[in-house]
Amino acid sequence: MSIQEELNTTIADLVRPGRGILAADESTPTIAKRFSAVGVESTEASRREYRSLIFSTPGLGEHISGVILYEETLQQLSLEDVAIPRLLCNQGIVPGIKVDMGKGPLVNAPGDEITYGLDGLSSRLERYKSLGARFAKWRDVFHISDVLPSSQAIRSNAEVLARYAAVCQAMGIVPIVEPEVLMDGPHSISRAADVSEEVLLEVFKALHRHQVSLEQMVLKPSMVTPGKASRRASPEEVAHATLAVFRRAVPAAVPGIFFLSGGQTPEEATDNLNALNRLEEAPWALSFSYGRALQEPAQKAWAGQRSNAGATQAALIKRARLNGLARSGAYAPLMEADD
Ligand code: 5MM
Repeated sequence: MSIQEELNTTIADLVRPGRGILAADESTPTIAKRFSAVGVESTEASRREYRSLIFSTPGLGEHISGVILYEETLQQLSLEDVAIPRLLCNQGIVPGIKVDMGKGPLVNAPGDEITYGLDGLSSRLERYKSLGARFAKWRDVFHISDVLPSSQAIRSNAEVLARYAAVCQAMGIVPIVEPEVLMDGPHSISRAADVSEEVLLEVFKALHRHQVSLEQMVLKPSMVTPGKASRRASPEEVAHATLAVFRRAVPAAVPGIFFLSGGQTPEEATDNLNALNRLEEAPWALSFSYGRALQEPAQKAWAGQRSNAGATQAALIKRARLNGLARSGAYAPLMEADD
């Protein structure tokens, strides 16, 4: 298959109707935090057990089109000794890989951060591809305050994101472009809208500068919501604010916008996605690429006990199925009780 065919096939597989992406690419420190919240010690064995369990959930491929893995998991065997990427393919799911190397302070921009990972990226991608990865993910993070993010942070992060995306496409790997505008803080929804618009405009300017093919990438942004320490907004309000910004800043050539959940509760994240898909038709597929909003209930059900395997998989498939419905506006909060 040519590079172009590889990219087009992966895009078509990822944006299949009724499905979204499961973000299971928590780095070692992040998964330790998630496990500790349910009283489990994070070790290579416990991570393998949990991830092997959720990826083996029967029927997962009916609602999940792709899974983002962390490097350790891409190389791990399931509890049945099947390579994890193979296990996902057997479920009809495309394996992907997180390739950024985390973030740190942006020098001379107090409070802002920059994402690392461009050095050696192409040789890492080559190895990940040989292990089965067909798409990649890179996450930039933007903090909101009265003065943040600075234009320095917006430009620098957009630049690295675009360079990463160009390298991925050159190797036949679909890039997920993730500019996360954080929900932390007391800011209003209109402040979040202004920052999101500025960030997205700069990201697409950088993607254009680096000749990234918009038809062969996926955008993974935050929804436009008020800060966590502010009042709650209704799903309709979130949907209107989000679409207003995205219509101005995201070209119609992008095939899919797969939102992150960013600390929304699992139910909120589903309800907001549903509202987005109920508004007038958008030029892109509007789907989910949730980490916490898909996994939190499964992690609680698991609590580190193999005897909870059934309950863990039931909790995951429930969220995957309901988000799959929200992908076409067919979800209703009453469905939460049906299960
Ligand atoms: C699953 O977490 C991903 C990796 O995070 P760290 O590098 O901090 O360990 C993260 O990029 C995730 O894919 C996105 O933030 C979306 O996850 P949520 O939980 O916000 O949907």
